[in-house]
Amino acid sequence: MGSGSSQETHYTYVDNSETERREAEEKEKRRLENERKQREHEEKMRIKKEKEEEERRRREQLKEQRQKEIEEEEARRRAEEQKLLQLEAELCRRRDQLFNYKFGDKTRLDNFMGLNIDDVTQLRIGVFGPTGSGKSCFINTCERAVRQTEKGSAPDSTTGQEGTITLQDYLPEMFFRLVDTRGFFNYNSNENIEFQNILFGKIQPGDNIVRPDNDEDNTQELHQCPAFEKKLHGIIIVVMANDPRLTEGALRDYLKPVRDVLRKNGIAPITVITHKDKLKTEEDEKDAFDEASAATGSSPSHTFFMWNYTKENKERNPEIEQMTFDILHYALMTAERAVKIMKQKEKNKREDEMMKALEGVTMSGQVAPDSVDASVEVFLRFLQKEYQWSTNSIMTASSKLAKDDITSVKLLAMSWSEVRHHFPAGMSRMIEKELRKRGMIS
Ligand SMILES: Nc1nc2c(ncn2[C@@H]2O[C@H](COP(=O)(O)OP(=O)(O)O)[C@@H](O)[C@H]2O)c(=O)[nH]1
Ligand SMILES: [Mg+2]
Repeated sequence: MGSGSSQETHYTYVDNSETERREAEEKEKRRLENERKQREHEEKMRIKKEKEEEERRRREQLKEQRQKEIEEEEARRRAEEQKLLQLEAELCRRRDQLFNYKFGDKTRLDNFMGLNIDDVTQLRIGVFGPTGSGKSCFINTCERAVRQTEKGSAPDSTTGQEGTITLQDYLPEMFFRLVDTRGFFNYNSNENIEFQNILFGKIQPGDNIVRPDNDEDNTQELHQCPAFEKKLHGIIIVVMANDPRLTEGALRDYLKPVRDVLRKNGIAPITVITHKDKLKTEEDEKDAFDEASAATGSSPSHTFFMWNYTKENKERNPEIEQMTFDILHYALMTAERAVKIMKQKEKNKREDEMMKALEGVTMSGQVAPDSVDASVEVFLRFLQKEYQWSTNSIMTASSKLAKDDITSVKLLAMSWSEVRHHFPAGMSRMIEKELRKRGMIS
């Protein structure tokens, strides 16, 4: 160890432990702080990322939804287009049906068995209603729908003078005609007789109509025996949806005589309620419908709302045309039924007259049913008892003979060789025998 040994190693003991501890503490604090910050940061990042993800998902959803909406809209549009095409096709078909309409299409001709419908050469459908209810516009709407034109030919807004009405037939190219009337249902006169005269064809288009209060000339000239085709066979009554007389029930009272006349004559009227566009609520619509149907006596299935083409409503509208065709369909159907009833009545009347003519001879020594002056029909009916011919074959033969002006037994005998073919062979032989027996032919 030597001198060195004298050198003593001195340790200066510095107590650092406090500082180190503090430093360590600081360090730990910072580390924790850093860790916290890191966590915080990571958390923020996570949240941000989540948000972004959510946003992305939301955008995706929105996009999907928008796409779906576009597709749905497209499908809706396509369906609507399809519906419109179908409607247009239906309208073409129904328009065609109207152009080709022949009597009996609506109720089947075998319904008219045994009735003479040779003179049913047209159906006239009268359009009646208060002034301003929209009759002329309705006829124009029908014309436009049938002819596919931009404008109808009936002058709207009444121009008829007081005391004079004019009748006019429209759609002359069709089997049926619509007949426009003026000055009816004005709540100021008893028009029932006039109404019936028009109904029975005693007043016809072109006639000047004299009203009782017209003091210049009080005699109405009437057609005494109008041809069947000159009568009205159907009736359309036009009322305005917003007519206060409708809601107050005044129209119901006013039209009672009209309802009675129509019922008596077997005509079921069609009701057209115009100005549908003027009604606001469904309740208003229901009230107008019920009142109109009660006023005119039309059944609900024969009562229709209508939105006419007018100066303000010019644009072609397939739905308006559909309503028009519905109305015309029912009008033709009721007209056919009315004709059947009229023809049945005609037949019954003829039968009655025939019976009287056949009985007349025994009663009061009138013209004998088998004399030269008897009518062909009476002669045939007289022989019918013996030969059991059907009434139908007698009617058919008589109407063929009437076309050749062979109306009496004398004329029948005179032209026998030319007209015998109008009868079935067996019948012809029997008639010949009877004519010969009476010395009318050789
Ligand atoms: N808003 C609307 N107005 C109509 C309708 N039908 C007719 N009109 C109008 O009612 C008025 C009378 O119509 P018009 O046909 O001359 O009636 P008419 O006297 O019965 O022949 C006219 O000004 C038409 O424009 C409809 O359905 N709706
Ligand atoms: Mg008019």
